[in-house]
Order: sequence, then C-alpha cells, then structure tokens
Amino acid sequence: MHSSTAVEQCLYESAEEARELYIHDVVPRLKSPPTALEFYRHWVAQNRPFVVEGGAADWPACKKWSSKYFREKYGDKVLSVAVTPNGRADAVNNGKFILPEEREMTFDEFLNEMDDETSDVFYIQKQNSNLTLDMPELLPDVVEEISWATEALGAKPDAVNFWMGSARSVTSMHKDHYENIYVVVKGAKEFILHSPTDRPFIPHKSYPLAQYLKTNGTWTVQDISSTPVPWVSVDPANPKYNEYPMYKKAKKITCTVKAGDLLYLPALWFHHVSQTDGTIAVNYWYDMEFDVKYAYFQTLDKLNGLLGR
Ligand SMILES: O=C(O)CCC(=O)C(=O)O
Repeated sequence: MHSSTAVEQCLYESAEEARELYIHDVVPRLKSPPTALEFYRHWVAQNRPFVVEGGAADWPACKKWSSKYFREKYGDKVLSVAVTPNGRADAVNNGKFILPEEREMTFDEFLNEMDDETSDVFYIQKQNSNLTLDMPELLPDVVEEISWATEALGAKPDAVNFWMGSARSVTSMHKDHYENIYVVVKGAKEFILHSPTDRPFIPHKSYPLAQYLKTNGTWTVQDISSTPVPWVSVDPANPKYNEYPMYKKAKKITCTVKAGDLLYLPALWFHHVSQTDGTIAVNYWYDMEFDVKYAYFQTLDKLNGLLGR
C-alpha cells in the first residue's frame, strides 16, 4: 500500500474506533447538573458533551432579559457589534476568511437593526469576556462562574461572553481551546457538532485574511494579511459532497439548546451554530488542560494537513 494511503486508512480506523468506544449518536441530556467530580470524570476527561435541560432556567436572566427590558434599562449603553452584509462573521466567502466590521452603537440602535430584516446583519458576538467587561450591569442576572466547572477545572472562567442576534447570523464551523459551558437564555440554538476524532473527514484549507467594511453605503472586502488562516472549508449545514466526498464519513451530531438549557461543549469539538430570531446566550470559557488529548489532536491535525485536508 502507498504510505499516504496507509496513513489515511489508519486515521479512518481510529475515528471509527472512537465512535465504537465512546462517542454517542446524540448528546446526552441530563435533568440536573453533575457534581464537580462527575463533570471531570465522565465528561471532561472523556471529552464528551452533554446538555442539562433547564440547567439555568432559574437564573434571573431567563425571566428578565428581552429586547424590551434591554431597551428600557440599557438603551443608551454603547456596545461593540459585529456587522456583515450576510450574517457570516468569521467565515469563508469567495476564497477569503472574512472578519466582520466591528461597530460601536447603543443597545437601542442594535435592537432596531437586529429586528430589521432588510438591514445588514448585526450580531453581538465579541468573545473578549464582553459580559464582564462591557455589561457588568447584567452580571447579577447570571452566575459569575459555573460552580461545578470551576471546582472541577481548578480555575475561574477565562471569559464570560454575551451573545445576541437574529436567525440571519450563523457561526461557521470551528473549534476552540476552551471547555465551554454555553447557556441559552432566550430563543434556541442549533449546534452541529463533530468530535475532534472526526478531523480526518473535515476538510480544511488556508485562506487569506480579510474584513468587511461599509463605506458610503457600499460593502467592500479589505485584505488584511496574506498570511493564510487555516479554516474548515465545508459548510456542514449545506455540504458540497462532490467537492468534499470524505465529509460523508463524518459523524454529524446535532443538538438543540433551548432557553434555560446549558450545554457542555468540550474543548476541540468542531461546532457550527445557528439560532432563532432574538436569541440571547451567555457562555463561560474555561481554559483547557494542554494535556495528552491536546497533544494527540495536534498530531492528528498535522497529519491531516500533510495529507492536504
Ligand atoms: O453562538 C454562537 O453563534 C457561536 C458560539 C461559539 O462558537 C462558541 O461559544 O465557541
């Protein structure tokens, strides 16, 4: 057998073995949160996601937060919003990886734009702990940290992020180096997930970095750097199987997270996220342990890169 074919076969077999051993077809749904020990032993150590149904249903945020509430209490507050012509921020379009335009505007202005179907697409999605840094007034409505996660992981979250947007905003498939506790406060999110072990079936390419910019009412795409950004090249919501036949072998796991639910999304899991109109969410990013799982994933990623995928 040609050596690259042998390596490919080996990668496929290890992905299949992972499925046989520990990856379920659906994300398990728990009725109550795990203890810190259960969380670490059954979920973090095994790198498996779960949902706690109603895990945050008693948070004041789930009762209070709405467009009306934000307009009344924080209408004048200035926020940083990602704006795009198409709802695809941090995504590949026409052979480039394109960042959104970052615009400062009041909460009121944002809500008007978000509700206007004819306007550009506005999404609060800044992942710099924008809840703690930019909206500390909202903190009493949520929890500062997820107690069982902080106890299990031995550190407070690195970032607590606030997300709000319409069904026109979609987050393209990617992975993060964070243990992610993702809480939907209003609306619903649909996650398309792949285990890191599915990496051999998930095509990547390198794209030049660019950014959307609107000047005098016209959108342009400004090149930022020719240093290529590696990104997932298939759209899992609408895969072009003729272009990426190996993606057929990937095991797509979809998971709906409704208002009041909490998702544990383990580090390195690929995720694509879509949502209903007016969805609000808060997520807690805990730094992952850069342990053997990370080291093996890096090897898997590099081997796939060598095979041109
Ligand atoms: O909610 C979203 O649109 C994306 C969430 C995400 O990518 C994350 O939490 O890492």
